[in-house]
Amino acid sequence: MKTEAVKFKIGIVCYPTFGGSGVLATELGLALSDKGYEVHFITYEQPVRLTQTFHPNIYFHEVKVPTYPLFDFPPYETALASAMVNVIVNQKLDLLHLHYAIPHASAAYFARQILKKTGADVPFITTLHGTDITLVGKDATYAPVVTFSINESDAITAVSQNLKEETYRSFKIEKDIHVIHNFVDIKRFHQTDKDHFKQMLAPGGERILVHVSNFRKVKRVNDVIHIFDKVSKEIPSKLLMIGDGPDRQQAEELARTLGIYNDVRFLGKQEQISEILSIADLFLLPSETESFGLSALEAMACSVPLVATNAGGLPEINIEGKTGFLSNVGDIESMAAHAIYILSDDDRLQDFKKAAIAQARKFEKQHIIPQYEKLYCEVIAAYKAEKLFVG
Ligand code: GMT
Repeated sequence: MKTEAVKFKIGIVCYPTFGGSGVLATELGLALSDKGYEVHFITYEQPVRLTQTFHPNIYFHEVKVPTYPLFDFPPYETALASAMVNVIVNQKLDLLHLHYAIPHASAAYFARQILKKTGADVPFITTLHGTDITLVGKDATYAPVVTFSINESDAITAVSQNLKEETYRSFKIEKDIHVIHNFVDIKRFHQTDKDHFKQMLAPGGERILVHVSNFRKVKRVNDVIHIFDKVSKEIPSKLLMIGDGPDRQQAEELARTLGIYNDVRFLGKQEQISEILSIADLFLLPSETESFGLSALEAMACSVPLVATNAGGLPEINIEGKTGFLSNVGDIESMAAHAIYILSDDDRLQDFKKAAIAQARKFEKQHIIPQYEKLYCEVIAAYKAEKLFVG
C-alpha cells in the first residue's frame, strides 16, 4: 500500500461545460492537484474552469467521437469507455472518480470489465450530482442502466442529504451513499472591490440582483424575471442574468413584455463569476429541483444573500431568515416579498450579507476535500485487499 506521502493518480470523468457537476469536478481536480495528486481529466472538451492557468500535475485527455454516415447518434459512451481503458493503462491510474452518473458510471463499468481480463482494472467512485437522479436518471429509458452502474460502483457519493434520500427513494440501491457536500474556494470566491463596475451597471446606486444558471427548464428563469419585476416596482434595482441555455430567449422576451428590459442585463456565459458576484446584493434561485445549489454557495461566499425555493438540498445551505429565505416552488409573490424585505433596509442587508459569508465558510474546500481523500484511501485499500484475497 502507498504511504501517506505518496499521492494517488486519479482519473476524473465529467461534463466539461458550465453545469454544476462539471464545475465541481474541475474544482475538485484543481484542489487535489494542489495537494500533490496527479489528476487526469477524461472528457470531450477542456473543462471550462481548467482553462485559466497551467497546472503541472493536471492532464486532459480528450474523448474523440468519430462520426460515420451510419451514426445518427455517435456512440459517446463507447468512445469514453475506450478512452478510460487507455488512460488507466498508460497513466497507471489508481482510481476513477465519475461525476454525474449518466453515462459515466456505465462507461466505467464497461472499461473495468475490459481491464479485468488483464488484471489491470481500477476501482471507481460515482458522485451523484442532481438531475442524473432527480430528472434524467429516473426516466424509464435510462433507469435500469443507471441503477445497475451505480450499484457496481465501489463507492457512491451524493452532494446533499436530500439527494441521498431521493436516490434511495427512486432506485434500488444496495450500497451506502456517502454525503459529501459541494464546496467553495473562498480564496477565489470572495467579495472584492469592484465599485467602478457597480457604478457602470447601477449608476443611480440601484440594488443589484443576480441569477446564474444554464437556463434550463428546471431553473425556472421566467420566475426570476417575474420576481425582479415585482422587486423593481418597489426598490430601484438592476438584474444581471449570467449563463445561457434553452430558456434564455423566452426570458428576454418576458422582460421586454413586462417593460423591464432596460433594467435587466443578459450577460451570457461568464468565467469571472466572482467579480460579478462582488457587486451583487441578492442572488435569486427559484429552481424546480436543486440538489445542492453550487452557484448559490459561490454567491454566499461573495457575501450575497439568497432568495430561493425550498427544493432539494437548498435548505441544507440557506438558513431561513438569516442567510436568505426559502419559498415553495413557483411562489413568486413570496420570493419577491422576501427580496424586498432584505433589500429595503441597509442595516438588514448588511446582516444578511455577513450571515451569508459565515455560512459559506462551513463549506470551504479545506473541510470538504479531506472527505474525498479519505474515501479514496478506503476504496483503494479495500480494492487492493480484495485483489490479494482473490489472488
Ligand atoms: O443543473 C445544473 O445546473 C447542472 C447540474 C449538473 O448536474 O451538472 O448541477 C447539479 O450539480 C451541482 C453540483 O453538484 C449542484 O450544485 C446543483 O444543485 C445540481 N443541479 C440540480 O440539481 C438541478
